[in-house]
Amino acid sequence: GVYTTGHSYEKYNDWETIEAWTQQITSENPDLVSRSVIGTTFSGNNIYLLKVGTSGSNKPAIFMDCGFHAREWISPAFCQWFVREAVGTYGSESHMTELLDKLDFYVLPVLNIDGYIYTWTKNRMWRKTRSTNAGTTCIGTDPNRNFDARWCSMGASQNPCDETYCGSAAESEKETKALADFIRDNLSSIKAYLTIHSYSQMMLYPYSYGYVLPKDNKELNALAKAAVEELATLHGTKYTYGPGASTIYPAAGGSDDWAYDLGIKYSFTFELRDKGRYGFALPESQIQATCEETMLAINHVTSYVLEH
Ligand code: ING
Ligand code: ZN
Repeated sequence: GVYTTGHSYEKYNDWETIEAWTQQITSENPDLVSRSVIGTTFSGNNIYLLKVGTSGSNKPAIFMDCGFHAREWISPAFCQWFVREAVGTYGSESHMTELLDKLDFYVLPVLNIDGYIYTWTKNRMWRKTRSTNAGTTCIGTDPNRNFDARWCSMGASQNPCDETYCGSAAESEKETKALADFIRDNLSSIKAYLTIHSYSQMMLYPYSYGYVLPKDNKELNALAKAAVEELATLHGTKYTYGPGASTIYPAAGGSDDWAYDLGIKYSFTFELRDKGRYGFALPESQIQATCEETMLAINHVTSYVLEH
């Protein structure tokens, strides 16, 4: 537009600003950050992926995505915060330095770019993608019901007019297909899959597609417990944790269940602040506190993964 403002980590940034930021953070940190395009969205936007870490071969990796659901603005804000924290503390803070020397982070700042743009221009509460559906004027698929994990069996809708529409098939969306293809292509290096949503203040692990517990339930439960305890030390923010189905609600086709069944043991969905007072419209004044406390939980998980 005619009136543009710069990028800020303490504000919500529109897609144009985030896209420019991916370019800038990469060119300013050539030894730590590289940017690739893993696909394009329904509307033709580039899906960027930042690889953060020092160069080295055969490094293990942690994959983290933000912006599955368009209206969950705190999620992309966290991915941006994470990357700044990583490049800003490398070389001065021993924990981050060791992490980036030993592993790579793949950070996907916004997956559902078309939906995110729509929340800035037309409807702040939009959730789904912006793809068209055959036989209806209803738009969009829920990207977190579109993965090949007992796809559309429960907690998802077959009606394209619904908020949890699972799509015409698993990976029907270009966005989910691009993400799934990247993870399949890099499966041998990816040790953890982290996906950032809002709101509810929860740390979830598989399964959401049913009430069956994952074989690593004990370990994932203990890890989640320790991570949310760490998170709470900063501002006292309380998170609940557990398998998705019993902790939030049953929902098939989610990315964490899919990643886990593919063999990525440390697979978590984070639901950031708050618990409903502001909901998706979390004020910008809470971005810093939310991101700082979430960093503690993410750092706990990544240190654990590095040791195991
Ligand atoms: N919550 C998630 C959702 O997609 C979830 C909860 C997690 C479902 C993991 C399935 C698997 O509904 C939000 N807020 O989007
Ligand atoms: Zn979500």
